[in-house]
Amino acid sequence: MGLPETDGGIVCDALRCGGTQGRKAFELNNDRNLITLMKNSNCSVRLPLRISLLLISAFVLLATSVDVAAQSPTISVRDVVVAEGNSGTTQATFVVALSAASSQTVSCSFATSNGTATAGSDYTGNSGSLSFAAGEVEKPVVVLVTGDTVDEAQETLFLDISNVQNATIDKGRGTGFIIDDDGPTISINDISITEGNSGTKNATFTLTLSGPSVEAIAIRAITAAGTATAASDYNSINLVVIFQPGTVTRTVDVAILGDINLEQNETFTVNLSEPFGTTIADGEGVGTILDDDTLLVVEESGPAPQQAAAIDSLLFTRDPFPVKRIAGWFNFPAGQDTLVLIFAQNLRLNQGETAANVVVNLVDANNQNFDVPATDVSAVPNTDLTQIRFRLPDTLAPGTCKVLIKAHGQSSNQGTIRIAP
Ligand SMILES: [Ca+2]
Ligand SMILES: [Ca+2]
Ligand SMILES: [Ca+2]
Ligand SMILES: [Ca+2]
Repeated sequence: MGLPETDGGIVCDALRCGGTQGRKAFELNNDRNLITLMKNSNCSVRLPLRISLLLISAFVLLATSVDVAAQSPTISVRDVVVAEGNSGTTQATFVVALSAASSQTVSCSFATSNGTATAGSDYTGNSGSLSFAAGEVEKPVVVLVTGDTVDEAQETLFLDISNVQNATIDKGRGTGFIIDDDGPTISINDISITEGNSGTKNATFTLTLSGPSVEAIAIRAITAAGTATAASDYNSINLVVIFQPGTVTRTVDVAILGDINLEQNETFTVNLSEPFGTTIADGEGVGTILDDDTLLVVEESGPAPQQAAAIDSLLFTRDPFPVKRIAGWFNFPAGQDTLVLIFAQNLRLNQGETAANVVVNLVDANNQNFDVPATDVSAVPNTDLTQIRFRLPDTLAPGTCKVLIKAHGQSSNQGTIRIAP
């Protein structure tokens, strides 16, 4: 059984001593012929010294059960939390508990009393007596809470015990918390905001209660990405909004990041969760970021109206551009016609986009219409310009050719370039 010996005695383990780790369990007596079995101050057993350690261990187990029986347990009433409900009754179950099983019958009386809740309207008063049979450690006491749909503050009632027999009172009062579930409903609105070109501006959402509340209300507001992306189009929020009693509106701000990039209008949401003292009627606020950037073909003065700033990207010559490259310089096969650069404002490729997502639309002097995917779209360093490279179609007619850019679901203004005969 392995009982260790220390300090002239034998120290029992927690189990065998009924929970007192390290307490001395045995002691050699002065006459060396007896040992004393130490259980507690009013329980000791003297034994002849010459009994085996195994027998001592058996006595430990026996004495432990004797000891538990001799101990007086403590008795406590646990607190309970219950949601009120809207009709009928809800059970609030208090538990009256002993600290340990007893071999004696433990009994007590119990009775409810009002805290801020009122017997007869908020709950049904209850009283009576409890009897713990030997070995029993818990007894429930059910109090019926009356449901209603009236907005109220949280309320309390008590369960007290008295006339306790064969136990000592550790916690003689339990508190029942009736959580009101009838607060006003809450909604968040949808808003639109123009993006801006730099820095941030606030998109302000309004949270509205259906009516004033008698108690403080709390709710969590968290942004979620839609077509708009956190950190590039807006800054995320995750916060708790508090309504003091009587307050019916609160606002939350989401910072919108300005840019000069042409985009579709984009959306994100502010979602409500974890309501306290309220229920959610409309928990999704949609924020629409209205793009305010216009895709522009850069124009310059030239011999043709609205002449686009354009150069031959290989030869750096201005228009008019030959469709076929100059014979004798290069011997290009078909489909390798002149590459032209035009310039645009407010255009950056989005993540995942390639140059081919940008299309150059050409309408030539014969009204032939071409959509030509760009072969390169890149920012011009140290400017807000973007250069767009594309190849002239084989059959492009000589004369004035209208050019515009299609990107991000939008079209630019129309410029012109001239095509050489
Ligand atoms: Ca209710
Ligand atoms: Ca209520
Ligand atoms: Ca902008
Ligand atoms: Ca933009």
